[in-house]
Amino acid sequence: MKGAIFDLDGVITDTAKFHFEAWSQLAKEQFGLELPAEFEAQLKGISRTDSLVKILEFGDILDQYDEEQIAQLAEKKNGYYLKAIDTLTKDDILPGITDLIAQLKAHDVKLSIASASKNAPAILKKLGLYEKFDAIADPSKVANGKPAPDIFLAGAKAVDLDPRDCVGVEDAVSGVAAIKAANMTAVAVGDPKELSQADAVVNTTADFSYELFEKTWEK
Ligand code: B16
Ligand code: MG
Repeated sequence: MKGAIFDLDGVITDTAKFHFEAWSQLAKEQFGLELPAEFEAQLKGISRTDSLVKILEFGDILDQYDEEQIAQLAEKKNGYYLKAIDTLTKDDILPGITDLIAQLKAHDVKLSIASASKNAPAILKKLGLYEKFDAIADPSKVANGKPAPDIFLAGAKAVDLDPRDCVGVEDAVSGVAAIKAANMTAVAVGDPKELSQADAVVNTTADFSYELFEKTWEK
């Protein structure tokens, strides 16, 4: 294993609740819609625009908005979201992640980020982790979102590695599918039944370790 390519939300920090709060605020204000709690999970790993399209479809109002209006609404949501994540600090790093990064770096494993979030650099800076990563793949430069492999391939390319020498790390089903489509080893955190496509699944990020990554990659 020469590289570890990380998803951000749900793996390094838990921003899903902030995304959901921001979407809920927008949906209520703009469309008078109340988003059901299940929506939080459904929006994981999905791009900003695709998330909004899902919400408009849920309200059966997608046909009332053109591309420009959708872009403006997505921008508005991002304003609410940025306000919410302004409070992030290193205390919001998920358990075990700081230690995992240190272990991987001690073994000369290159680290890169493959997140759907355009806010990834800002979030990593808030967490004090920005300098630890060798690269952050830019989601606005890839053609297809997860489950397509594009962002993980860009993550490996950004550190000059063959995807087969990399482990991808995810919490979402679509993200695990993206890792496997990129020909990488997939290590996931969450429900083993849901994430059955992964090569290894742990219950909590605290169970991640260099040894687990290396062993899973060797298999
Ligand atoms: P932004 P990940 C994803 O992050 C989130 O899970 C998803 O809910 C969000 O819509 C997406 O980033 C885009 O985020 O609006 O900040 O560009 O899990 O791929 O790290
Ligand atoms: Mg995620």
